[in-house]
Amino acid sequence: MKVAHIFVSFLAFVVILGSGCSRQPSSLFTPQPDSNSDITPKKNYEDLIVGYAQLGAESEWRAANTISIKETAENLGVELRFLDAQQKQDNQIVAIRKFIVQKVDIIGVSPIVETGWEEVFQEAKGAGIPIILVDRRAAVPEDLYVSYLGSDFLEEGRKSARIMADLVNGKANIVELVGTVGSAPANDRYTGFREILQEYPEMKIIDSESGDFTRARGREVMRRFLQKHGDEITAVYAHNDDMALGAIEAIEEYGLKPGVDIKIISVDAARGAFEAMIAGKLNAAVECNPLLGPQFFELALKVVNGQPVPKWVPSIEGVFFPEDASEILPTRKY
Ligand code: GYE
Repeated sequence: MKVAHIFVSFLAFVVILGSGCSRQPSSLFTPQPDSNSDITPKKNYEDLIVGYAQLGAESEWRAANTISIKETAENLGVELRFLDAQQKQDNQIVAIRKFIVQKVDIIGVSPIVETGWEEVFQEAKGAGIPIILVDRRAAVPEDLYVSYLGSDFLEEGRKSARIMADLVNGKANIVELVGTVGSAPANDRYTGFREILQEYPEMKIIDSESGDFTRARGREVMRRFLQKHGDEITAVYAHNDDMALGAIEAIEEYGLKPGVDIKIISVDAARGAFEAMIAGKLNAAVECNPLLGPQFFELALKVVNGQPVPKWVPSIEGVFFPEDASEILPTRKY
């Protein structure tokens, strides 16, 4: 596990250096190089007070993510102050301000959308409290957060398009179920998918609408797509499993066979997606790993102790298909 983390961190460094960007965090949050690694760290997990502004409980992914954060804190003995913002950015901002007043050591936040964070992050910086972005990025200058821990959403979009191209032999009328409007995963999964589609002129996105990453909204939007386009639709690209599961229900109601008449790909690869693949109703699941708790607290402790951390710690992710789903499902942790 340790070796894997070190490898991931090293990889992240290589990616950052290779990209040629100057990504040095500045001022207050500049992690102090470890001049002597034998020096005992100033704090242990038991001394850490962490404020965590979770964005909500919209999906199976989020449920697994929250459990991972809470369980890891408990196992490590970290004092965690956790808030579920119920899908509202304002609630996340209020939570961050509360953590600042409480003088926590460090704040973790999964920004519901990319924009609108600068002011409150500036306040945290002014109070000397570092911020780690977990799962979703925020569009802020790099000196306003210490590190981003999460997936490469652009690559997830690209992978989805490549797999879709194989499934439909380069020809399809696709409808897209977009995640929460303005969120990093929705923005990047949208863009990455289109990037690859340029190579396939006969794969067309005939409709695209947000289902807000929930099953209920996925079902509702898919019903509308079917009313509008009927059996012209040959494929669904869902930005997460929950929306795909909602779409599967709508397709069945409409009298078509999900996975057969209409090919479906979703991102996350949570338990529900595996069950749908086993039932032959989902054609592929692109993995997005929610189990970020261990990496988050490891990063948090390093930052609080002034050790250097990468600006981006990417998660390692795969792709799953129905043929292997029954064998793999029992090994899945979410
Ligand atoms: O894919 C979706 C969730 O931010 C990566 O948010 C996360 C996304 C995940 O609601 O299911």
